[in-house]
Amino acid sequence: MKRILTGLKPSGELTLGSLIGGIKQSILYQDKYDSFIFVPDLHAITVPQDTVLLKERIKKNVALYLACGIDPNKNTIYIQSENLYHTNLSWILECHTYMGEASRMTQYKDKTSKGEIVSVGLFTYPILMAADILLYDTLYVPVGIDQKQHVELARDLATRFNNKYGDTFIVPEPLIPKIGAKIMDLQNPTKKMSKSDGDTKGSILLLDNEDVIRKKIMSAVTDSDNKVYYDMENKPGISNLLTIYSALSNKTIKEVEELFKEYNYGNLKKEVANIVVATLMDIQKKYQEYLNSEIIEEILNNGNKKASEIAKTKYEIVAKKIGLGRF
Ligand code: ATP
Ligand code: LTN
Repeated sequence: MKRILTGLKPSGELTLGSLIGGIKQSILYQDKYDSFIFVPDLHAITVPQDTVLLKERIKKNVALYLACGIDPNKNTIYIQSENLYHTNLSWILECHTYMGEASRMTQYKDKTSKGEIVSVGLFTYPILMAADILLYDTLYVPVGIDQKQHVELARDLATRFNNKYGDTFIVPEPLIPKIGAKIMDLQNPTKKMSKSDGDTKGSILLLDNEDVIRKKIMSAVTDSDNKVYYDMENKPGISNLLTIYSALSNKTIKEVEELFKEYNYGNLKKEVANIVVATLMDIQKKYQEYLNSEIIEEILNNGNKKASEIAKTKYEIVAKKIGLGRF
């Protein structure tokens, strides 16, 4: 069975962007493919993290995956750092990655171009992501558009390795949502909605309460044209709201434009707030139930066992091909 795999960093509170760009797609395909979803906690520490918060967020991520609709009977769910083969394979892949191609990865480029001091881990983390993917013979990787470049690196590394050592890795493909590949910040709709850039005024967090959600959406930055239609270039704020509505209602952008063409911006925002509130209140209710239950431990124990076995087998094949150790 074809395998699909994704992960969401526990580096902050997951946002509506994480739900639409990452989790929703995994849910859509969980009946069709062998589905893996994990917590990439090693990726989170590429930037400094608070120890206590990180630990809490790892569990919160799993509870949120489940609350959003990831079915534990159809998914293998595990924590990256509990499986040492991720970092082992990452090292091997690092030794097959050129400095030039790693230097072209946008996150590293963006941060260093602003003069930020970054860790070596932030520089090499796309290679760790390649290891996350290639260890499990993953064919499809559901991600938002910002991660496409990283899946392309994984493809290049898989192809390079296969050419040098013979067929070893499946060459993975990114699965980018048609609608919502990049949900924008409500205060600055030319920038991605993010959980980790400090100010969350423009980000809807999955655990925001109803009042906060409504306030954030009602104060979303728009334009002065007061006509509702989709035009990402000239009307990024309105287009972003239409995209959010479209992704959550499973209607096309055209249908949503038609639905709201007579609305003023205030009324449109109310409708968007209603659908976001309805979606997130349902998730939050289930989230509390999962968080207070013992089931997460059991799910992670099972997921970890299964993932480790698959990863071990793959790693040993790789190590043998290269001539490492006594494999
Ligand atoms: P940050 O929010 O700190 O920028 P991130 O997006 O880099 O974090 P994750 O939370 O691990 O990191 O991302 C989870 C998944 O959700 C990824 O596939 C990512 O592409 C997707 N995603 C995150 N934010 C958005 C967004 N605003 N729009 C669409 N997809 C998103
Ligand atoms: N790098 C991703 C998170 C991530 C991931 C993965 C996503 C780590 N490993 C493997 C898909 C597949 C991010 O920063 N959002």
